[in-house]
Amino acid sequence: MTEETGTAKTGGAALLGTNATVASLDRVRVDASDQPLTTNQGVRISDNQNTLKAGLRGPSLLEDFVLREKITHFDHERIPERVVHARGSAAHGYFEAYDALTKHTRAAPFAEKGKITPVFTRFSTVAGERGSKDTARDARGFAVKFYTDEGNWDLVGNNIPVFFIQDAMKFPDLVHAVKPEPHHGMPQAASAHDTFWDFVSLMPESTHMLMWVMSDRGIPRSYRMMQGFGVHTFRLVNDQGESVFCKFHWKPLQGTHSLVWDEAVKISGADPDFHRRDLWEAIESGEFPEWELGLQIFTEEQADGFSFDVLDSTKLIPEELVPVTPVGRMVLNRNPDNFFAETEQVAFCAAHIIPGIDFSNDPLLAGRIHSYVDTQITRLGGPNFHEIPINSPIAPVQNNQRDGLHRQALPRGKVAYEPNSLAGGCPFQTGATQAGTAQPRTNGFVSFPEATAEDKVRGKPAKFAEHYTQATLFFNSQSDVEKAHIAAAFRFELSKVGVPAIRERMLSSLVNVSQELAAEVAAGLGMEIPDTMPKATANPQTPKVTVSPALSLLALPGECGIRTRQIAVLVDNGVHIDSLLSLHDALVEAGAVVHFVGPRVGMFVGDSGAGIEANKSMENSPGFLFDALVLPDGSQAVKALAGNEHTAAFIQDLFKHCKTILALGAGRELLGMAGIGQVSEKDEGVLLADSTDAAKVAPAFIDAVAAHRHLSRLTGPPTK
Ligand code: HDD
Repeated sequence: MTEETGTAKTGGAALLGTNATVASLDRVRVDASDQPLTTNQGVRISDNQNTLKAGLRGPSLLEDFVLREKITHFDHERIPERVVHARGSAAHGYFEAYDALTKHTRAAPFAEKGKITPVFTRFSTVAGERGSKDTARDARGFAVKFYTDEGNWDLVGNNIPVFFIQDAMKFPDLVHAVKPEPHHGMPQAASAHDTFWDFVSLMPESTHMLMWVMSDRGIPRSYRMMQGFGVHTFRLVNDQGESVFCKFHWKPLQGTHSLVWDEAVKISGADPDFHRRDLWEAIESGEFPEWELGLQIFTEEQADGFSFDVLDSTKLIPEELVPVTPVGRMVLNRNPDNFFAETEQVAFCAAHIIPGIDFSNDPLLAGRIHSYVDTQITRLGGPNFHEIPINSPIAPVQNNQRDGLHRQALPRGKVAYEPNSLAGGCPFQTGATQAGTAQPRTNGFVSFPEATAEDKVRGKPAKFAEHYTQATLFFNSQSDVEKAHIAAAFRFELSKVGVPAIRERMLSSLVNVSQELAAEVAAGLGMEIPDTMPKATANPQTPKVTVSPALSLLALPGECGIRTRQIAVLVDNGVHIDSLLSLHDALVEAGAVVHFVGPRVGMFVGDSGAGIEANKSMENSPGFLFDALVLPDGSQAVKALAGNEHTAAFIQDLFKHCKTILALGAGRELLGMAGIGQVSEKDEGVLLADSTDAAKVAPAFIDAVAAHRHLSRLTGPPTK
């Protein structure tokens, strides 16, 4: 790190080892090794086991300040959870600019090629409470805090490029509708209930976002395997004060991958921390997740020509209209030291922008500019939350704001106002420069001087009234399997709705998206297709783009092969060890994480007399937690596994969730036992080999696992 700015100017590779720790955090990272236990006043504690009492069997004494301090602090350990996005996980890392982007923006992270900016990134679900499951069907938050040398910039986005509503006025209604119903507090972390579907079926503007949330985007495989989007149109402003519009896109190097619904439901029971664990373990093992930042840059004139309004957050800009230009990459390379101090206390804010970035007039964004600071005052207990180390910028902070709860700074001198002469006029404002003239970097933030001259009104522009074209664009851009998953998700969610009129209203809205989709969902609910919901616009503008392949998850398979993929290898006494070890080495070499899974954990004796240790058991780690499976050779082991109560379900879940299975030698008997004796020839995800060929089959197995899933296999095991 350079002394003056706290940001490193070296290449990203240099940071992989040292990581881009924020200077303010270094000050507070404490280590208790070799330290005595003390009170908060620094008094050493002699006995941390017993209350002070009048006699061994006597009453406890009020003067026991050691006990009282400990209990009092404990009583106040919890802070309010985030009103939305309460459940999440985060990591440190850095952003590296590919090139100077000064033509379009003076924003510090894009100032020069190779520039490194530290970041802290938090991923989250939206609806669930702090302790809720990770794999709920929901949008995911994707919030990045850039600690730039010109102040903190927060890009607070989601894994979906559009939003449910167009105007912040409706945000509390949306959130009240999706949260647990107020009379009985159910359901937790789920949109499949009356109030959510009541609301959205009455708000046709939510239809496009519903398509995304009901798609496999709503159940990602990993936080590391999601795209991220800034959602709103923002402005970039260069040092001449010239502005273009832009949308922000994060593209994961790991590819975009999702769970299937049955898997998501089962995982939520077996490992509610599935995504948290995945992110943590990948970073701990040195597999640092990486995203490329891309920008859609466009002018006001271009925007005027679109059939939709770029200020409407329920619309995206198809890449066919404005391509995504890669501008840099983000690498997350360090887990937080302390979940509460960092992940819980981090305060993102849509209003945190820096010179070179500005807002558009998106009315949803306007509400966000207010909401985030406001909510932190309750959540973090006052106006000084910017001083909490994870929130404090590396850029120097100087102003005349004073006091308030939990103030940390200790401003010296008697002046806390401006103008002043007693402090030489400091801290001084840096002055603004007029648009069209060069702005030196020392100049402060200048809002883009967009001209406005209209009546004050409550209302929406005409293009905001069209709600279905892009929902249709999304649906028509999906593969057949993705379409089937969308229909199944609507069917599931609406089947949980108790009021038939809500189901019918939602279906009548879906008719406007796609007859095919509406028919499929209606059939699944045992209903007729209802009349079409009337549209607000009789003659919407014809869209230029009607299919956009980039909207399918399959468009981004990733560049990481099987790195970090979790592969289960079943073991028991008598297992053919040599074949498993050679396969193990090939898989580890390819970056996979291999787990030997037994009927119990601990050592087993292989056919050669050598031992093999199971680090997981079928009981503590069911099959659906893994990405692929190896069934071992060794007749004694196969017989024992066949007799275990967990084995059939273990194999069936992997098969049902379209994952790759390799059976070595006698291991194929286990497939038969699980009802998978007959496999379609088209299914490239079930491989059979003799154990002597284990090393030879490894490349084919690796390719099959890298395909993530074999979605042609849409059903469970064929019934016997
Ligand atoms: Fe929001 C949190 C993303 C609309 C009000 N929001 C929050 C977080 C993310 C988003 C990722 C969690 C940040 C973290 O990890 O701490 N929100 C979005 C996106 C939106 C959006 C992508 C639409 C494009 N949000 C939105 C609106 C409002 C809010 C319209 C209010 C008018 N959001 C909040 C909040 C939260 C929040 C209440 C809760 C906790 C927090 O801010 O820090 O202020």
